[in-house]
Amino acid sequence: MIRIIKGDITKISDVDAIVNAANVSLLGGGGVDGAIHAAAGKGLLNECFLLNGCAVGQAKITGAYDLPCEYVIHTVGPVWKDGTEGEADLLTSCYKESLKIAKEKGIRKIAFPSISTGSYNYPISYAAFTAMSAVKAFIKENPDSFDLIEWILYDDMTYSIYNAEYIKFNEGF
Ligand code: AR6
Repeated sequence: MIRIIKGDITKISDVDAIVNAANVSLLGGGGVDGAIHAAAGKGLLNECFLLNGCAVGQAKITGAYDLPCEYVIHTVGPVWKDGTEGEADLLTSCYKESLKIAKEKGIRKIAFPSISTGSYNYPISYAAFTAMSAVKAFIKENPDSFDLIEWILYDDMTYSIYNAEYIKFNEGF
């Protein structure tokens, strides 16, 4: 099942893994990254120190410590410039690599935030379209690999834009 929910990803307890919109250091920051590190506690930062960062468009997995799920998958979204710098391919890669790692770990339920649309300035409607296209392509190539893929969206505007894209995509899922 694919769904869109308005909420705080650090409070989600019905998934095996949540995805973090991190930066290349993987050592925390603001936005959803800051919220995840604050809720997970020091153990998460200690494990992240061992990972040697992460390239844009790639993903790495850790435990979830004090969060109410089992794993955190950290991915680094692209900074939006003008759309001609490979942003869509990199954002697609964030979703694909996160789902690939999740599948390898046997994760069946996963929640994403809106990667890149905060500090990294990616226009929300473009990001929603790219996110859903990437998930749809992964499911097509890997049928039955997940029970639940959801987006947990923090603010009303992001939720309503994702919802509009979701309605357009719905019949295709
Ligand atoms: N739950 C769900 N979504 C959230 C939460 C939350 N608790 N808090 C914020 N968001 P951003 P980016 C939403 O800036 O654009 C960090 O400093 C937020 O409203 O967190 O990928 C990293 O360290 C927005 O819709 O991520 C990087 O340096 C979405 O999450 C940089 O920001 C993404 O906003 C990454 O920037």
